[in-house]
Amino acid sequence: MNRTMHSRPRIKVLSILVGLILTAASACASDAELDTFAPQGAIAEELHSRAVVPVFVIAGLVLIFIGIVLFWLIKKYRVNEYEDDTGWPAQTHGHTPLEWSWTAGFFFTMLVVAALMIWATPTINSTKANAADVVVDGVSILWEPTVVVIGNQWWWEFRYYFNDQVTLESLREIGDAKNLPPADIVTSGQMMIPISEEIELIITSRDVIHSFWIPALNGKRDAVPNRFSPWKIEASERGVYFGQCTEFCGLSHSRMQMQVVALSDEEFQDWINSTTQDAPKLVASDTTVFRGQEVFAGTCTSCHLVEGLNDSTYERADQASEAAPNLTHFANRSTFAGGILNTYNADGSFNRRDMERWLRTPEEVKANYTVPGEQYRGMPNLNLSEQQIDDLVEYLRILGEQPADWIIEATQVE
Ligand code: HEC
Ligand SMILES: [Cu+2]
Repeated sequence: MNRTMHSRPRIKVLSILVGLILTAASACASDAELDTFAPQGAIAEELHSRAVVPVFVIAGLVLIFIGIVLFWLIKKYRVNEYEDDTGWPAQTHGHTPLEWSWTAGFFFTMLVVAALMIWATPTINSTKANAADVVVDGVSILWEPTVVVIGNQWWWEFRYYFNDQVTLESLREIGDAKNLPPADIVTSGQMMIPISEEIELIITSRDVIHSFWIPALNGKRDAVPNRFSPWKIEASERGVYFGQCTEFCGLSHSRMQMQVVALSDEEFQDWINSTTQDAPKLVASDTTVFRGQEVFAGTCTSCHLVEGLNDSTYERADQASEAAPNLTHFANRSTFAGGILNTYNADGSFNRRDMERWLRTPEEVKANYTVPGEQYRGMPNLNLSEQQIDDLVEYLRILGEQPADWIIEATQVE
């Protein structure tokens, strides 16, 4: 009898402990896509060895020190016999040396942090002068690898300027991500980069504050409207690096994902060749694809741009970001809708099911905010008929070349 009464609280404590351990362990998946402790490429490795590891070592030492002092104090000043209690402990209010010491201690800590910050900032923000040979429209160009990164609710846009290279200064002059100069390539969700080059990123936003984070390639940088912030990434291996917006940006923040796909020089050049072409403009016929183009031109071009079909401005003023993904090479990226859906199944076939779902009920696939008469956030439900959906899917499929099998496989999302 006595025993069971004792063991109940013990079971409680035990189950809480097991629960805590399991929760903590669930954060340790060995194949986690967003692993902060698995740096790849020069920049992330430097960050890891110069900041992440030292911080954990120092924090660990502080933990041990505080723990020891705490246990020593508990042992030394423990009151066992309340009857012996002779009153209040010695009071230290107004004890000038003590008050000075903790004020000065705090200031000293802050000074050290500030000094480290001032010392590290130039390194964090610096970019290397490098150049990659690319051919654009038959012309050889020495390109300083730069990608303009723009956060939108809830997807990322990536812009490449080969001919008129943009710089941090030239964009700051413009001052506003809604008026960027036309780019050679505009894509979304997936950023293609050549391997072993430092890629300079210029990060901004068209609506609210987002944060760009590819944990394997570097730390985070905020995307702030009307500001252009420098950042950089570098991948030494061909492959796919997953990322996630890390600044809460509204309803579908958790579904604002992105990927960096690092390609060999030849693959990167192939990608440039295929994505600098305009989309084909189909002539009148009774094919599904042509009907799809007709629906698209009538219903979708108020927000989406397909170069070769409609002109180069987003006209939809009731879109909060005043922009929507450029679909000229839609089929050339293997994920869509902010990196949460696969354009192709793992076996390489077109993911018709999710594409149809997205067009039929986008708000169910990804919560959005499309109150009539107010500024939209997200892709609205356009009440399309099944026939229109079929035709549109056929049309979207011909916008751009299907990516290589390894990319489709490596970029699969759940
Ligand atoms: C009111 C503006 C608006 C209209 C009209 C609109 N869309 Fe969208 N669309 C968006 C926005 C915004 C997104 C990005 C949504 C997200 O990822 O959260 C989007 C995303 C998409 C995507 C995914 C693109 C990618 O790369 O992630 C496709 C495909 C798409 N829309 C197709 C269409 C089609 C087809 C039509 C016409 C039937 C259409 N849209 C009409 C605003 C619009
Ligand atoms: Cu965001």
